[in-house]
Order: sequence, then C-alpha cells, then structure tokens
Amino acid sequence: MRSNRDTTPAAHQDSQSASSRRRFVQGAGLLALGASPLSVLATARDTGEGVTFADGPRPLVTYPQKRPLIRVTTRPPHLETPFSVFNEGPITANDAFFVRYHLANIPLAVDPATYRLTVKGKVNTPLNLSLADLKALAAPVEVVAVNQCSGNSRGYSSPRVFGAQLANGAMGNARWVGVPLRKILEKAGVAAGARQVTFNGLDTPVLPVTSDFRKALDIEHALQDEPMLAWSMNGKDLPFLNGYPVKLIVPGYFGTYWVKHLSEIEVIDHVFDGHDALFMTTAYRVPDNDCQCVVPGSAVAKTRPISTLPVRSFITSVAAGGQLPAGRSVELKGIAFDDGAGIKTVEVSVDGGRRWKTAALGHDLGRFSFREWRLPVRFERRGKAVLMVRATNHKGEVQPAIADWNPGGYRRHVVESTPVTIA
Ligand SMILES: Nc1nc2c(c(=O)[nH]1)N[C@H]1C(S)=C(S)[C@@H](COP(=O)(O)O)O[C@H]1N2
Ligand SMILES: [Mo]
Repeated sequence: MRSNRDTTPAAHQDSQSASSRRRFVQGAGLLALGASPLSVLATARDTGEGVTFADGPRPLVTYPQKRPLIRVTTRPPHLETPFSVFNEGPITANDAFFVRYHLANIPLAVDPATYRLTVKGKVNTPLNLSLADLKALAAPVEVVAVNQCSGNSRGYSSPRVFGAQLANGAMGNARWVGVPLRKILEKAGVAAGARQVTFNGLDTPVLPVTSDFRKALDIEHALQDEPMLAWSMNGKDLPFLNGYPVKLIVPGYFGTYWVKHLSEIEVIDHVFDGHDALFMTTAYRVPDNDCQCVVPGSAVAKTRPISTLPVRSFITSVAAGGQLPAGRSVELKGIAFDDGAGIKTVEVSVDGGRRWKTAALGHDLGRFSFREWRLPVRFERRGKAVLMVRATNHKGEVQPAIADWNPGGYRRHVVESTPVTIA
C-alpha cells in the first residue's frame, strides 16, 4: 500500500500534515541553492553504493536473476541499478536492470505453456493468444530502447517531494525483440469509435480498494510502428522481475507505460477512467504546460499524463566525490539519450560550466538507445573541479542549466554536476 500511495498526488495532498508543510517551508530556503547547478551537492551525495538522502543509506539486495541491486522497497520489489553499471557499456545487462512494481500481489511464476494474452473491447475479433501464437503472429522486430522511470532521480528534487527517493539508477537500455502492437490490433480489427487502448499485467492489488496498475495509450499512438510486445531482452527471455513472459515496450516514452507480465489489452471508446485507472488519472501526471513544471513548492492547476523522455546525459566514468589524476590525459565517458529524435551533440565542461568542449559520440545503436560519448581531458592543477555534461538532440532540445520542478519529482533532466578531486 505504501508504495502505491507514494506516487499518488492525491495521497500527497491527504498526508500534507503540518510537518510536511514545514518541510516545504524549509525547502523554500533552499531555493537559491536549488537554482544553482551545484544544488545536487546541497541535497545528496552519490556514494556509488547508493545514495544517502534524508531517508538514510540503502543496502544492496539480491533477487532471482539479478546481481546485487539497491533496495528501494521489498514489498513489492523496487530495485535501483548501482550507477557504476552504466559505465559497463551502452546496453544495461539483464541482471543489473532496475525493477519497479506498484502492487504487492506480483506473480511469482508464469507458465509459458498456459500463459494467455487476451485482446478485447472495441475490436471485431477478440483474441486469446498463447506465447507461441504471439511469437508466430508476425515477423519479429527489434529495437534498442531506454526504459526510464518517470521518478528517476526524484531524490534530487529540491524542495524535496514525496515518493521513492531515487538516485539516477531507475533507468536502463536494452535490445528488445517482439511483435509490433499494431500487428495484434490489426489481427483483432479495431472497431469504429476506438479512442484508447489499455494494458494490464498479472500483478494485482492486495486490497480491492486499491487501483489495479493499468496504463492507456491513445489509439493513434498504439497503431504507430514503435510500441511493441517484447518477449526477449538482450537476446534472452525477459528476466522475471522485468515482466516475463511479455512486456509492452513504448520507445521514447517513460517506463510507466511499459506494462510487465502483460495479460490483457482492451480497446476502449473513451479516455480511460474509473477505479482501476488511477495510474493514468491521478499518478504519473505532469503540469499541463510547456515546461511540465511549476514554481518549486507550488500546486498545479491542470495536469496531463506524463509522456516522452526529455533529453538527458550523464558522466559514467567518474562518480561524484571521485578522483582524477593531474598532469596527464584522462578520458571522460558517459551516456546521452532522448525520446527518439536522436542525440546531436554532447558537450562537457570541466570548470563548472564556464567553457564547454564537444565530445565524440559512440556507435549509434538506434535513436531510442543510450548513446555513448567520450572526451579526453587534461587537468593541469590539483584541487577541486566540477564536471558537467549537456546533450542536445536533433530537435534542438537541450538540457536546462536549472532544474525545473513538479510535485511528482518526475522527468528530471537538468545538467548534472559531478564534483571531483584532481590529485
Ligand atoms: N505490471 C506492471 N507493469 C509495470 C509496472 C507495474 O507496477 N506493474 N510499473 C511500471 C513502471 S512505473 C516502470 S518505471 C517500469 C519499470 O520496468 P522494469 O521493472 O522492467 O525495470 O515498469 C512499468 N510496468
Ligand atoms: Mo516508474
């Protein structure tokens, strides 16, 4: 229940006790710092093993098919990827990929022989597909795409917001193989008047009062080329905790739409609402304006469902608080990604944002993938330095120097600062 509530703005408002209001007031004092690119230093310090936010240190835990990952919650499992993993290469290994669930009743096993996917609602022919049917339905397609949680990096929000205090490890990039959603909808035949398509997985709430986890895409989006039902991740079956046997992949969109253990697709003639639509109607919504942001600490008049990934970049070769040598060339390395326009340039600053140098981009694995970048730099003087990286995509979108804010702590994409010591 707790983890369900923690992404629910309604719950945020319910629980706005005097003490949380005090926290907002204190947070307002941080505004000046919040406006500085160094604000990250004021709120948290990435130790590599996890982050010490106000919640305290977070232990590593081991789950089936996973290497030790950072524990966010245990029931349901919510696990973050240690940031050092992103320096291993542009593809995130299956055993290192983060895990997010909202409902405590998660499936513990799925029999591939009896698994069925139903397709119903405003369709001419309802379907009941086995895994074998699904794999034979059309020629498989492949995409490398980033799955990033809307709340990735929420722990750095200033003023602080409710919800899981995530560092930067609620994201990953994998090669997905499956069948386009469109092929399934075409087989079922979308009836006139279709407005949205809803997706449900095998996890269920513990109590009937809790909303199920269901997501919806507009019919026009569902019929585009990109959304797909994947059964393979980096050449293997999906890890159980990442949605075995089938997961919806929505390239360019935040992970909240990537429904795991997908079991039911329904075409509807209205915008999804009602008791089981909470993760569309209440949670995972952003301010309905251009920046999808509001003045830090203020309320939001109108919201809309969160959608695409803003352009983002990270340094992976050195962590905040790390050390680099003086007097010789060192290679800085990292990743950049966006919603599919593709990365145009990555610039790096080693002097806190005064001067910028263009990095070399690595192999292009596709427009929805992490793009590696590298830049050799040389520090002449010992002491403190602040490294920064900033990506621009082919639409001309660039990361902001100052973090924008929303009450959900969603879609952080500010230029991050990495303080290091030159020794
Ligand atoms: N069935 C189901 N699918 C789900 C969720 C869930 O709670 N249940 N959470 C979503 C959210 S918010 C995210 S960020 C991604 C995380 O994908 P992963 O656990 O495979 O990394 O799964 C999405 N799909
Ligand atoms: Mo998420």
